[in-house]
Amino acid sequence: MDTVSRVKSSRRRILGTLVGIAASATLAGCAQNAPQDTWEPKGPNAEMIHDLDNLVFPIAYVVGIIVLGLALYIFWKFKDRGQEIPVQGHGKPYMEITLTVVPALILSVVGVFTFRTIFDLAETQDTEIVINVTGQQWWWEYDYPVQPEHGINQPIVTSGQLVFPAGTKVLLRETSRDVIHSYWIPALNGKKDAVPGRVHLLRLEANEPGLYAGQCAEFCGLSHANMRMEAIALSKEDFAKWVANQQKAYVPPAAGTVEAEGEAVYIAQCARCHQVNGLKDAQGKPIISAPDEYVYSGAAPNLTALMTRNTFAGAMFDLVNEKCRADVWGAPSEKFGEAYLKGVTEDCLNQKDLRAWLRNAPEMKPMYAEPNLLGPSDGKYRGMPYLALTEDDIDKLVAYLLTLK
Ligand code: HEC
Ligand SMILES: [Cu+2]
Repeated sequence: MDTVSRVKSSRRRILGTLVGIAASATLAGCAQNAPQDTWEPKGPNAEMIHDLDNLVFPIAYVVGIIVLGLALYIFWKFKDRGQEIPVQGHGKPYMEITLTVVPALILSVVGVFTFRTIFDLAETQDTEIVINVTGQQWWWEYDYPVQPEHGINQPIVTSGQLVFPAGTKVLLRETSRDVIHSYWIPALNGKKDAVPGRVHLLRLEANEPGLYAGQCAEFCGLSHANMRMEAIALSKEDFAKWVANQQKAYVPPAAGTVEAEGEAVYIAQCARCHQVNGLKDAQGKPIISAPDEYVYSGAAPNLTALMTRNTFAGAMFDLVNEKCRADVWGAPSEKFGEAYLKGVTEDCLNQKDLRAWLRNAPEMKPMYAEPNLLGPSDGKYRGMPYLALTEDDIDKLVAYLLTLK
């Protein structure tokens, strides 16, 4: 190949690549099933951000196109064709003033609206319910402080799915037990970092009952990509039912059943990390878990009402099988609460993934299955370790876990 045609073909290849990149970027914007699309706000806080985008982006597009167009024109027009270097002057005052004043005006307009939105989003006096959100490697914990006006008479602790009333101004108080995470449900609001030792506030409100997906938005280590969450908005009546159910007293399985055997395995193998409220030992003493002795973040998900949520392990796996998942996810807004509150029944349970989790959790989700892997010898796990359970124990445990609802 001679030099000219080689240059031509490499140019063609570069052009082809550029066209390919542009086409895939454009087509990616056409996705139909995009639950984390920020351009489809489903609540007033996300709508505020969206309104601001609708103002700022068109202005930015126009400015961007003018600047880019002028730059390209100037590159072409003043390309070095061997002409003489132009006379060097001391600038043109009228041009300099215009080029300062016009952007300043544009930025002031954008600034006024941006500041107003920032202040509106920072408003916390009008919120109607408070939920604490704690990030840790690699799942989210939610705890509901006592709020008698919502029927919450004792703290509720759950994980993975944030359950809250629709049409209600929710205030999230975020923090973290280990590294920095970021809470982000794009349809309901922007992101807010969860930082150890600090409490950050985030408003959340959904117009309609439904399920709103999100994921941790701050790189937080090995399983960052598997640290998902779902916000479940229920009607006020359904939320009251959910709250009442979460506070139900613990019912121990009847003696002699496989569930009772499962409870014994649970106490032996799991209760050191996981809490089941109301669980008592053989002497009738309450069993209080102490995950801080084993887990780096000092916490493991509270399993008291495990079967009322339909995902587990940082919402990475479904706790329900595909059919039952479709019943809840596909339910119309007015039926959604009813479908969700059914919880996980035996015929709905995703046996495969739950059993695989108990068999070998670190194989299901990348975690530091051995202590001491991170250098400083703290002797603690990040995540849930491999526990070498027998299949027999797993059968019993699954039967027992099914009673936790
Ligand atoms: C050393 C502490 C530890 C022990 C022991 C332990 N787990 Fe876990 N478990 C964890 C941690 C930490 C997680 C969260 C992992 C994640 O999602 O990243 C977890 C997650 C889970 C989950 C998912 C819960 C949810 O809401 O997402 C289930 C179910 C579970 N464990 C069951 C068990 C059972 C049953 C046992 C006993 C056989 C057990 N675990 C023993 C630490 C432990
Ligand atoms: Cu995270």
